[in-house]
Amino acid sequence: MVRTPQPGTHSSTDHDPDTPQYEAGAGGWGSLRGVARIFAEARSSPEALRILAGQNKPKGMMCTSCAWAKPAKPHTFEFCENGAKATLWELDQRRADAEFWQSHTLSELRRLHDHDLEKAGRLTDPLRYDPESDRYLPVSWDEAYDEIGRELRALDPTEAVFYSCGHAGLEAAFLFALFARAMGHQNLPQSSNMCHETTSVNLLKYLGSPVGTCTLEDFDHCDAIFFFGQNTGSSSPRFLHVLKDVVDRGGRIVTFNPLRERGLVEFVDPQNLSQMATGRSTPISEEYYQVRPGGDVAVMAGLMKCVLAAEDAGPGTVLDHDFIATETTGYAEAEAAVRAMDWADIEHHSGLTREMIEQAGRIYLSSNRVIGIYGMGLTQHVNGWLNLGMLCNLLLMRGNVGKLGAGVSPVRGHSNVQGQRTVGVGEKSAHMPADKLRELFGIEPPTDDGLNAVHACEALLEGRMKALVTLGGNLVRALPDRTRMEAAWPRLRLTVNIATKPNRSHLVPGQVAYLLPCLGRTDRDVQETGAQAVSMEDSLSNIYGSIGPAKPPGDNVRSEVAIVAGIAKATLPRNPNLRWDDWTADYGRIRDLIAEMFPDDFADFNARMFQPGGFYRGNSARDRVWKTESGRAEFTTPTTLTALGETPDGQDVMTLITLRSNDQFNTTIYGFSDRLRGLEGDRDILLINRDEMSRLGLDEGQPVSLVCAIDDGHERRVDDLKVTPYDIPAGCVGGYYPELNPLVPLGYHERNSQTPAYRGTPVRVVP
Ligand SMILES: Nc1nc2c(c(=O)[nH]1)N[C@H]1C(S)=C(S)[C@@H](COP(=O)(O)OP(=O)(O)OC[C@H]3O[C@@H](n4cnc5c(=O)[nH]c(N)nc54)[C@H](O)[C@@H]3O)O[C@H]1N2
Ligand SMILES: Nc1nc2c(c(=O)[nH]1)N[C@H]1C(S)=C(S)[C@@H](COP(=O)(O)OP(=O)(O)OC[C@H]3O[C@@H](n4cnc5c(=O)[nH]c(N)nc54)[C@H](O)[C@@H]3O)O[C@H]1N2
Ligand SMILES: [Mo]
Repeated sequence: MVRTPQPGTHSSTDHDPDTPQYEAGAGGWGSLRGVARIFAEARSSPEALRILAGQNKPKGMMCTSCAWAKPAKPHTFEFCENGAKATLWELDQRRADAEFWQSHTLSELRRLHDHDLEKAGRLTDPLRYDPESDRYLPVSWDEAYDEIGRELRALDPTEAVFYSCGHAGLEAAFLFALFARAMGHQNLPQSSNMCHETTSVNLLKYLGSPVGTCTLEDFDHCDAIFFFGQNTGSSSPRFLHVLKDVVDRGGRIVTFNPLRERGLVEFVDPQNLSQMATGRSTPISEEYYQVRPGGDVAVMAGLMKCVLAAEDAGPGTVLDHDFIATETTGYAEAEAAVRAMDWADIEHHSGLTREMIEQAGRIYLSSNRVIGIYGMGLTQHVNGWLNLGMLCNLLLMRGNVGKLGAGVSPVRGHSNVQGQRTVGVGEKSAHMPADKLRELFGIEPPTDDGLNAVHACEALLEGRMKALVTLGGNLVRALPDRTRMEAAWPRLRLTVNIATKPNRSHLVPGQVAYLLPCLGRTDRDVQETGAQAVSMEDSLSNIYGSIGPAKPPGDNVRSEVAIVAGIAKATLPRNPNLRWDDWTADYGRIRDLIAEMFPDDFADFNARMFQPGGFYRGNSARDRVWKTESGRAEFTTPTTLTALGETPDGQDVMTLITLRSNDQFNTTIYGFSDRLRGLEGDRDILLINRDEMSRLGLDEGQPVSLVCAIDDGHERRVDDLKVTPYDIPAGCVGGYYPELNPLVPLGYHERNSQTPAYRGTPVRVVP
């Protein structure tokens, strides 16, 4: 049964004056104060400021925060509030050293808030869990490698899982992916499995490209940008400069988002002295529509209807007929399905009026070059495939893919999440060519698909997964269905976490458990042949070198490359082609291998990696070469008008959207100020609009519980959330990730990619 949206739809484009909001534009002085707070808290040294000044500039250190592009001609300060926070957080002068671990049992540490746990500072020594004293105790690197190698060898290779979150550079990621395949598995889940896997799987199907088609140049030429569910002000603030330039030269921005996110409303450029002095801001979105969660399919169906109506009124003037005929397939079916859709249903699912969608449609029709931007608001839904399919449909109808100033542009998460996939981190054989594995290393690669994040969780619950090695990340917090997953975690025979700072996942050890301290990207990395650089790929497919300038947090901390190589060497039988020590000594040799393995993307890698603005690895769809099954760009025929999955009916069932605050980077909580939303001091809150509060009989500040409304025999519940009135559509509630992750069932995920539906979970509010 499909849930019926609640009455009293709130869809105004003006802010509800009776709920919290931030009065100033995004950026501005508020962002500088945000940085100053972290500067003090992390006990930053004056050196930190020097490092920030070089951040994201050629031959500098590339930001560890988001994956937005680093322009060839950088601003004076090419970093944002959140990039600065990420750098300062990593340059933390506090230490979670052997003494810290000696003085706390894990049971004690589990009582700490995530924020306080990370405040312990940088990890400094390899640690092994001692169940008797319930403490992590120091060990030597050699002992650690030996035992980890022994444990991994004792398993069937397919019982091991190697997770990477998108922090590590291309060099370490490539070795990690190679290690897995040399061992005999490709269980290589990555953070993108919880994030843009919807993109990797579905854009590949529609356009033959698993990544976006735009470059920075497109933003100089677009007439309009349509924004769906991406929160630029918090998630990729440097992108605001690009948006401001688009608006300044007359480009039009239209946004669909259930929340009025400040950065998409207005922006004060902190690099612009006159804006800073006068507080004058640049309005960003010309139209801002507070769509219902999951309502984007309906919005895009409405927009397509507008295009079709205009074409009917002036045949041959609106659709790009040549493009549709020669470059695409499936148009007729998609058109027929959209024509058959009813405006009343579109209004019902989107929560917007026909007039609103027609207004947006006029902007679409009057623009020759349009970019579609999206983020988690489209990907983290059961019908994420349809969200992306409809966005591609809308763009393809008017030839808005593969032409200057147009295209589809997912904004990626971690700084190197896209690049890690490019160099082989992924569960499929296609991620690392088998012939090359044979030719370069004499490895007979596994042929069966490995496990992605959700499949690995299922394997853990069923006892098929025995060892987990993580290259960054905090899975116990980031995954869906936390209560079930956390309970299953101790069943693991082996856990190895390679990390910069302690987090909650480290406190849930397997029977044999190691916590290994690694250098971050800000740290100087010196190996046998001298100082090393690492590299990464941004959202727009540019590849950059990055050099860490800071003094490492301790003498016993090793690089990610060194640690992966150390474990691999201790695990695998000797193979003269696997030169782990040589690769650790000189990362340039790893880049040469990457170039041999993936020559189309990485030819002359070492020579090009410090090119200002990075080197572009190209995109076939941008050149209208469609590497799809049909050899053409594919239209998608809509089968429903909502991105939400099938869920229980009932007036009390609400759609939960989990949100990031402006004061966190994923599971790392910098503080309790969600400044850009006007929400301060508390993360255990439930956002709901005032009409819905009265409908459900809730009072402001009242503590409530949320329970998941999907009944599959598991109770999912989070207690003690403070009711907080907020300008958010009817029928939905909001709250923070990762606090609310226990509510999302593992099985409630995007249909084709298993990306968890963190934006559409049906819940009930229990007073
Ligand atoms: N400061 C900071 N930066 C980050 C991160 C961070 O945690 N903090 N995380 C990084 C990572 S890993 C990622 S993946 C990216 C994530 O960055 P984004 O893709 O921007 O993701 P979110 O901020 O989680 O959510 C985006 C927006 O989706 C809206 N939304 C929710 N449901 C819907 C819906 O159904 N439809 C529409 N149209 N909108 C909806 C929300 O209101 C929110 O504004 O950011 C990266 N950058
Ligand atoms: N409910 C809900 N859940 C979500 C989301 C959501 O929107 N809603 N978003 C999902 C998304 S988009 C993502 S990407 C995942 C993220 O999930 P994870 O990949 O688990 O992410 P992080 O929180 O970024 O991982 C933080 C940890 O990484 C380690 N770390 C930091 N820097 C480095 C480094 O340079 N090297 C190494 N080795 N370790 C490092 C630190 O120990 C830190 O504690 O969460 C997902 N979960
Ligand atoms: Mo992400």
